[in-house]
Amino acid sequence: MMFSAALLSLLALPFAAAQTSHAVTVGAGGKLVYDPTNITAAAGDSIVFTFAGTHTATESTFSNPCSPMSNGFAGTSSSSPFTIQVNDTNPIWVYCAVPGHCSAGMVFSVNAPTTGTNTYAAFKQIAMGGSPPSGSGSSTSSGASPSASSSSGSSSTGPYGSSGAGKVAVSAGASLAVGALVALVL
Ligand SMILES: [Cu+2]
Repeated sequence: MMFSAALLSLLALPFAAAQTSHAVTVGAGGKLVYDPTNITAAAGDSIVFTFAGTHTATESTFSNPCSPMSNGFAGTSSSSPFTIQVNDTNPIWVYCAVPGHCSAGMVFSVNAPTTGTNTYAAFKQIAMGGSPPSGSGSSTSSGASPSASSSSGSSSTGPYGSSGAGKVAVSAGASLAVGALVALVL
């Protein structure tokens, strides 16, 4: 009896895991909002973004709310409805990449902690230009943002010690440039 019950629940697991579909309306009512703004989802759930206007659902990171995460998802109005699968219960951070929308607070999260520093409210605050709760100012962190420093082609950092520069490395581009410099020196 107990054995068969356990077996049953085991068999049911893969099916149960995929069952919850969370609907999110992007730009509901013509406003710069996701509705709802933050949801709790289980592993195996799906999230369906339906776009009510020209917006995106672009994955980002907590510390850089308005920059795309490398290898993150990006749904747009033209791909509506756009569905993502939730693979685990780690937070997922999302913003609208239409210029001006993220800084107006158009952000969304899945499984954001409800306490501590990395809440949805804190995420939104950073998106709107506030300071991260425990942030150290100048770090560009996580290599997630491909935006800045793409125009570093003709650098004039040559005369300054390249070993020192290597330790500063703020972006993939800069690291590559330093690497090339080192290669030249060798
Ligand atoms: Cu938008």
